Amino acid sequence: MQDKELKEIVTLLRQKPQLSVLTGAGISAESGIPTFRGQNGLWKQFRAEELATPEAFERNPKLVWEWYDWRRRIIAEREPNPGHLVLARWEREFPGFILITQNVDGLHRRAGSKSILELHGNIWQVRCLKEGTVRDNFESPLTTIPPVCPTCGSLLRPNVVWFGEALPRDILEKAYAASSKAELMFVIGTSAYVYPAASLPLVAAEAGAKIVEINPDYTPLSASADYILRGKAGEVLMAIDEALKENS
Ligand code: BV8
Repeated sequence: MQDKELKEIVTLLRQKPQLSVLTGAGISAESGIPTFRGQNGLWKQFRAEELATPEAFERNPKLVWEWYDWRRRIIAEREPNPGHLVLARWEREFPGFILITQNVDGLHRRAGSKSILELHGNIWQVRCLKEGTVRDNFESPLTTIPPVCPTCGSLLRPNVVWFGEALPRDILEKAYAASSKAELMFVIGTSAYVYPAASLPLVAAEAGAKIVEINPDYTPLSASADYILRGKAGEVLMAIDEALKENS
């Protein structure tokens, strides 16, 4: 990250702007959690169509649950990294701060973030197919695959949003509202490939927000970003946070 960019971003942050952040799997990479489309990405071994769709679950709930159980076990052994921790601190320092995440791993919450919009649900929640009830379920590894509802015995599904499924309306509306009133939006660790999440930074930019992208790689969003910080989320966020604290 060049000094000039860092100075400009710190100056923007010092003005205590309406700050929103959109995160993707990349912010959890430094915690040791595989991303979806990276080198050893989660999708590499499997094809999304085989697993993260209602049809796949209908066809083979055991296979889909084995994939989620495997991911839950990886996440259960990992900790939030400095990137998650900086964002949890910024929530306390920036009035009106909103964290929008595509991640289902729950690491933002474990890092101390409270005001989180989980666009794609949460891998630590299960939903009864029959009753629709949502419960926390932290059992790892799962003792029964696929798990069943303790009250009615029906199949449980992960309480996440699969391809072809609508995002939770209230959460999506809040995410669009946060994006359209943001003065500054950080977009961290996402390939900007999945919609409607990927449209949020464009809504923010359209409404006049400055966009800061933090990602080692180029993405379809890069062309619309005002600042492109080519680096790892934890390292870049720590550098910005350090500079922010200097002679503050
Ligand atoms: C819907 C399940 C409509 C949970 C996931 C336009 C509008 C609306 C829909 C569509 C549209 N165009 C296409 C669609 C359909 C589809 C879609 O977007 N398809 C894609 C493939 C093109 N969208 C949907 O189906 C959505 N539903 O809109 O329905 C509707 C409306 C009404 C009624 C019915 C239906 C649902 C989308 C949610 C799908 N579910 N996952 C789970 O198992 O996790 S998406 C999946 O991808 C994950 O949830 C993840 O959150 C998401 C995005 O991935 P990323 O987080 O970006 O991760 P990725 O690996 O791709 O990238 C990581 C990045 O990090 C990389 O850039 C890498 O460089 C970077 N990185 C790596 N290391 C670091 C780093 N960055 C920083 N630091 C590091 N250290």
